[in-house]
Amino acid sequence: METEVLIRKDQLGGSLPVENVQALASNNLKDIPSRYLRPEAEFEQVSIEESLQIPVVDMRKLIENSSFRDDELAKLHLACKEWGFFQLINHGVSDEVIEKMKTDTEEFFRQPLEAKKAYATQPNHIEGYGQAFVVSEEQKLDWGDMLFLLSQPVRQRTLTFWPTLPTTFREALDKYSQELQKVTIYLLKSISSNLGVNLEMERMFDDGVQGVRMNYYPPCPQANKVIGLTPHSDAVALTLLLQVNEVQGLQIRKNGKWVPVEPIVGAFIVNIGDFTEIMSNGVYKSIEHRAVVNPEKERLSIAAFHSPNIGTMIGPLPDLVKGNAEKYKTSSYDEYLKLVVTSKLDGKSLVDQMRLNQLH
Ligand SMILES: O=C(O)CCC(=O)C(=O)O
Repeated sequence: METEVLIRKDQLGGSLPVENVQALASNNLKDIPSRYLRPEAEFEQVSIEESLQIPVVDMRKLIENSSFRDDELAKLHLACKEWGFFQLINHGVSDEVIEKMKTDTEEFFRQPLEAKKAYATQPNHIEGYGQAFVVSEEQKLDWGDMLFLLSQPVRQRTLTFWPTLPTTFREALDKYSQELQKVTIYLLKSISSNLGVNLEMERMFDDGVQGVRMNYYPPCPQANKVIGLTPHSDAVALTLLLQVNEVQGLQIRKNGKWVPVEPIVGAFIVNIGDFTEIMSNGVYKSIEHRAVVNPEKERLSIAAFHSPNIGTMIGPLPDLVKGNAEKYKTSSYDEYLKLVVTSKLDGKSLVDQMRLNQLH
């Protein structure tokens, strides 16, 4: 009998416990505690003009027998190469599945703190409700709480972290997770075809890992002095992000400036993660992004992170290094994950550690 390969979720390390931000924010604070104050946030340049140029990819046109396929594949290639980021329309996930996921997420965060704490993160465990990536007592903190769950493969789920209230939450997440996994596989197929590595890459994702992170950013009276989520790139292959309510806050780093993203209604915001940068030997680059908060309104988002099968070695794909120098080290999925979980978010520092030639 084959042994099942599982992520050792309780041996990877985890985040230090810190105060709940939603509870803190509900206290009508006059002064924001200094651990949340991020002086740098106020002075960085934000460029609205480039928001309008963010690429949009139409998944319907990527379908095999569409006469628009070649053009759309070219558009996708450019989006991955020049931006590492695009909005995906006509993805085929029904409004019903998306809306249910949104309302159940809102309802989860609306519950009293004690009810949410039943799903609190545990020492040395990567799942649960709380904060992630807090690795020291001195570290600055983000103005937000989250619920992180491993959702695929199904055998990886730890249901004790899956809320039972609202009563439909588990079913909503199950459906959402399956639909997004399908979209991701399709996107990866198109990405592989663009990179000319068809089967090689597809095989790595036939039992891929998916984690879903639901973010809750309370309003902050000094919104320009805090950060909802520290600048980072995602340590995965592909992320599909959904903005839950109408409050904007996502910004991507392009040419040294922060570009706010205005989500298209019904679209997924897709970004290239570190694994795709490494596997493509740097043809595509993961994109650094952050979340800012609103002074008056709460903001919620749902990020679905997609990674290759457990046990996969993450390195430049052999077809892409034929005749080219390898630009990144190869490491095991577990090794990379351990690094992720025990590090604070810090721009592209993790993928930078994987570079073989620092000049690239
Ligand atoms: O809230 C957002 O818009 C960004 C979320 C994100 O980057 C994440 O969860 O990693």
